[in-house]
Amino acid sequence: MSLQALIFDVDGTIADTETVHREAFNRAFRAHGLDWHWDRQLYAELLQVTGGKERIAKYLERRDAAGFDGAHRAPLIAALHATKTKLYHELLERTEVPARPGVWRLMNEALAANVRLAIASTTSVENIEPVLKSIFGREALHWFSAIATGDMVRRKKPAPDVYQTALELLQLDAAAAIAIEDSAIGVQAAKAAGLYTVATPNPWTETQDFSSADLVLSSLEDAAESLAAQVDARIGVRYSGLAQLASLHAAALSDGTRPCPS
Ligand code: XBP
Ligand code: MG
Repeated sequence: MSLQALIFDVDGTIADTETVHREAFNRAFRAHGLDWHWDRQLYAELLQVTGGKERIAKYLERRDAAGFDGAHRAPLIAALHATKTKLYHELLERTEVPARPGVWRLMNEALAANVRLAIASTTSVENIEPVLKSIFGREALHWFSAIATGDMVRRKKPAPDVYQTALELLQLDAAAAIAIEDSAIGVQAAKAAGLYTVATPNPWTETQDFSSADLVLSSLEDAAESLAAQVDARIGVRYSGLAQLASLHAAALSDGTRPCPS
């Protein structure tokens, strides 16, 4: 099998963690005595900026928040994000956050087939362990051969850096792996790194443009097992699991449709 690794994005791909992130941001604002509130619509817009600190900075720009400019801004953002991360972990401990349909099955198929698992996320490194433990249990921490996060790279998604770092940690060429993403920005990052990319949009991202993805599925649930259509209507592919992904990936390599890193 030419496929040697699956590289998963975290937030929105493995589980709908953005709902929990949003709640943590809003609680952090309240904890700091700020009357800021990110409703769903605003958060969906702010998700176009990856990285929580960068997202707060973008929000400050939009607000043109007088009084939070100059020397005050950076320490405020750092303090708000530190509080948010702490609150996010507390929420994860008491909130049921299930894996998205088919994610656990595909991960287990890969491990059984000696296809390694990796993570390429722009979330903070301190979030990875709590998220994996909350969703899959403690043993999941050992499933992943490589974990690349936003703090490890100079440029966050849509730049390819975090995927390139994951490939370096795996000691693999992009041709040997598949990326799995929930957002257009994440697909851009994976494609720029030269990866065959499967998009699984979610309610936060479903209106985004996924035309550059190699495969677009509503979830990783096996179409044979569910009534929902896990079908990429563009190419008429009905999803059925790892073996199929591996053959689609091999076909893309052989007919040269694999993208070159930009
Ligand atoms: C999603 C992100 C992160 C999270 C918030 O990462 O962009 O910023 O929204 O986490 P991905 P932080 O989809 O690449 O997993 O506040 O720790 O950044
Ligand atoms: Mg994501």
